[in-house]
Amino acid sequence: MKLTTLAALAAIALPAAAFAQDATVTVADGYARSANPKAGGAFMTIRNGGAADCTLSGVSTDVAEVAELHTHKDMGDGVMKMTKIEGGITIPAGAEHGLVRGGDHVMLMGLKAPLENGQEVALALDFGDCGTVDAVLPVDNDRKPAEAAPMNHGAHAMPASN
Ligand SMILES: [Cu+2]
Repeated sequence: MKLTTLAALAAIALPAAAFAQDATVTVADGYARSANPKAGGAFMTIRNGGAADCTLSGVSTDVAEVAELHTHKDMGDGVMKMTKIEGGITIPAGAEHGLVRGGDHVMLMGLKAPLENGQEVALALDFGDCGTVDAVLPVDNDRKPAEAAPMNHGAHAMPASN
C-alpha cells in the first residue's frame, strides 16, 4: 500500500521537477549599487519566456545579511516610502518586469562590506515552481537611474534609507 502511494507521488513530482529545470526565466541588464556602506540595491529586467506565470518569492546572497524585495509606495504629497513586498512579484507568462530605482527592487541590508565598482554580486532568485535563477551582477555605484518616471520629482532616485 505504501509503495503504491510513493510511486504515485513520484509520478506526480517528476514532471514538476523537470519543468523547474527549464530556463524560462532570464535576467538581463542587471547591476547592484550601494547607497551607503550598510545598504544597497539590485536592479535588473526579468523576462518570463515560459508558458506559466512565475513569481519571484525571495532572493539570497552572500554579500548582505538580508536580501528583501522592496517597492516604493507613494504616501501622498510626493513622499515615497520603501516597503517590503509581501507575496512576491509575479511576472506573467511572456512578460517582462523591471526592478528599477524608485520602483520594485532587491534591497540588500546589512552589507558585509561596501559594494565597490568592478565587484560582482551573486544573487539566487527564487521563482518557486519556475526554478531558481542565479544572477551575477556587476556593481555600478555611478549608474544613473533609468529615465525618470513621470511621478519622479527631478532626477533624484530615492535614497536607500534603511
Ligand atoms: Cu529598498
